[in-house]
Amino acid sequence: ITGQWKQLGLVGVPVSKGQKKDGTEKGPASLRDGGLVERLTDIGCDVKDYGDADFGEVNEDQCYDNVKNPRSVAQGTLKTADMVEQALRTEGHCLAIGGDHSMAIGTIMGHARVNPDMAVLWIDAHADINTPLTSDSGNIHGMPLSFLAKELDQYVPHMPGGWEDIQACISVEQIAWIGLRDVDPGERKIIEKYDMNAFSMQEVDRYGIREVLEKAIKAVDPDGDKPIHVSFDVDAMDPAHTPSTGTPVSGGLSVREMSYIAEEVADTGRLAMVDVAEVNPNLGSKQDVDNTVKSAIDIAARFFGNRRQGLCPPDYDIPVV
Ligand code: NNH
Ligand code: MN
Ligand code: MN
Repeated sequence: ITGQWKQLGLVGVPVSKGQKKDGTEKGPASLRDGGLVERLTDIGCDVKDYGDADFGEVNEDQCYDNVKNPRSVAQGTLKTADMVEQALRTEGHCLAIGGDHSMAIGTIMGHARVNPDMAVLWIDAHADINTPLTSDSGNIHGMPLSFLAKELDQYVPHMPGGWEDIQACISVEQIAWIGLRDVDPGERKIIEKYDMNAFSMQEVDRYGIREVLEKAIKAVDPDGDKPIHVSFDVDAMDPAHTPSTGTPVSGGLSVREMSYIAEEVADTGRLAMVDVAEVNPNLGSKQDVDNTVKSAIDIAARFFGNRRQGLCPPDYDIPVV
């Protein structure tokens, strides 16, 4: 068994306050309406939909320094963490659909309660490790890893409104990026200072996706025995495939490269959880939105067992005439 026929919890994370463009709160609905559950069921997953985490309005959510909407994000994050924890404990595997990438503070927090030694593959054009003080935008979706990495605690201010209950739960060594091509100066400094495992599109061009993925997995899971958390920002892929996203960057991963990542990670047998972040159905034409939703669903299905070589259920018999 290579990742298919899995029991899978689905958690929607309708957050958009981690950045400034409305629409990512509709990401979970657009993926469900696009047939996500049917696709997963078709390849043999036993999907239990836990519904959406509640990101209900917080009034009076003043900036903390330059950080936008800190209370809204924190409160939804805590709910997300609880739902993910429950889904993982009950189903063993979880797919979280966002939502902007601030969703991953909650998904990784929840996952860490179950598998504190997880390996994190962060597949993104962006490094998302700005601290509130290195960030130019003040958007929390560019900061999730700075809140999650224990080593960075000294750089992250203690914010009000729920952040008291959000603690760093992984180490910088547990994180590897693939797909980077838009990294801010402070993020680059952090990557270098902590000698982190960052594979940009330059490495993809130099070594090819096969070697990059092998190096990335070896870096975060040297003995091949860790549960894997994939945090997939759809802007990792080229905007040709995922145009409806808030911060597209040209020169991204192809469908083939992304499919390869998903198939190989599924083949490890250790995939525990996947996030799909930054689908924004408000952006672009109807065609753009359809393409983005389709790409996201295709890749999610590949992570959970759909493969380009084809699938056949274990009880399939060739019909005899
Ligand atoms: N690095 C920028 C910031 O911190 C952009 C982040 N945008 C993302 N991240 N989509 O994946 O605001
Ligand atoms: Mn991201
Ligand atoms: Mn991104």
